[in-house]
Amino acid sequence: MSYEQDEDDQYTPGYVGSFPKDFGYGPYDQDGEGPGGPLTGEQIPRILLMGLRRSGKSSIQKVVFHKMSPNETIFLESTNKIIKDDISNSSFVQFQIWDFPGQIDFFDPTFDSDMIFGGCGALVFVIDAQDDYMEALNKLHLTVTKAYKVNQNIKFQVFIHKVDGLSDDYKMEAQRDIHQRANDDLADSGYDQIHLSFHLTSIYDHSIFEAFSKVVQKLIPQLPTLENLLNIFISNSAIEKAFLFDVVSKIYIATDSSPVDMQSYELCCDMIDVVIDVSCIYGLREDTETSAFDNQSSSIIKLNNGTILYLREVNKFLALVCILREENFERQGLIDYNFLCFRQAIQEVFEVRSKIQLQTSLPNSQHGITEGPKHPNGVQT
Ligand SMILES: Nc1nc2c(ncn2[C@@H]2O[C@H](COP(=O)(O)OP(=O)(O)O)[C@@H](O)[C@H]2O)c(=O)[nH]1
Ligand SMILES: [Mg+2]
Repeated sequence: MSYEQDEDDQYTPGYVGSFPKDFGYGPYDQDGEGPGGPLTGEQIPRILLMGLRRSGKSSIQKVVFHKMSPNETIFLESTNKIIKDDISNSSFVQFQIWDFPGQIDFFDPTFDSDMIFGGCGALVFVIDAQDDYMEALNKLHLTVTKAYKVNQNIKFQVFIHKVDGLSDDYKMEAQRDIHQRANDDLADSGYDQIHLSFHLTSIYDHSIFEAFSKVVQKLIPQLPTLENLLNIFISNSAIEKAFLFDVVSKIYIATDSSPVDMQSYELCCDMIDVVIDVSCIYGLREDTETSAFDNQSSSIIKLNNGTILYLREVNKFLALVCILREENFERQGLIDYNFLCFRQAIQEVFEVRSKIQLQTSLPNSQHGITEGPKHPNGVQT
């Protein structure tokens, strides 16, 4: 892949984009062959990316998890085999993404649907909204029903993608129409129990990160606990909104229960970029192997509308970004104290999880973050 070589030329070894290497996700598995590859390959919950060819699957995966700039995706070659990508370096978000070629044929005898859908946590179906979507809807129906027969626990997510070129009116109309037709098709064939979630997405803005955040959140069994902790934290600290971010991918793994507006999310994403970039340029000592994001990382940005953005690191992979009114920041001591309690609680959540993982880590039973099918191949026809 040419872009990977370019990156090596541009940056000193040890960096991926503006991130230190140990900060990035694991290597991109280009072979895409053999079950698993990395040791836990078969057990880590899977997110499948499916859809017609050129709907934007590989672009989404590259932009969200490999820091590719959206413009570069124009040069992506078409995918001709399943590409498995391990996102398991991060302590919280552990999963594999499988990128499928568009022309995949479910009736091909070599297509092992038990294996593919069995261990799958979420299936993301990408529809190109700039194109005629009738064929995509047929494929969606086929895919979803096939997958559901194998594994009823799959969370189905439909990305109505490439909406950057569309007017707001058309976007809404397309979403309504796709939603209606997809659900009608399912109801007509007796599958009304299948639930599809819809997201309007584009790699040219933050919508793709937002949508992927929602996908990943559905795979985190601790989500209600995290939300609860965030609710307690913000209400006791006079904070308006708080996001718990996975720093590398900028997807948020939890937020408090007040509604998310896109602008706040974008602001928080931008803040993470600024903090990491400044820290990489000015914060790294040459002699030691320090990372650009450590337990001292914190930042305050005052906006000219009386709002403050406050970032604190939670652990190596997670950051908390809060939005609050300037006058409420006068009690920073209180906020900091509450934050320490919050961080402590998060650590305890992690400890419980790793204890459970240890207990169950017989050679073949290392589990990822989902409750997913308990059997590696998850055959339940
Ligand atoms: N306008 C627009 N183009 C996109 C978007 N996502 C992907 N593309 C383009 O769609 C084309 C096909 O993308 P690709 O990822 O190879 O599709 P795949 O076959 O589904 O993997 C590329 O030229 C991308 O640049 C998007 O959000 N908006
Ligand atoms: Mg592709």
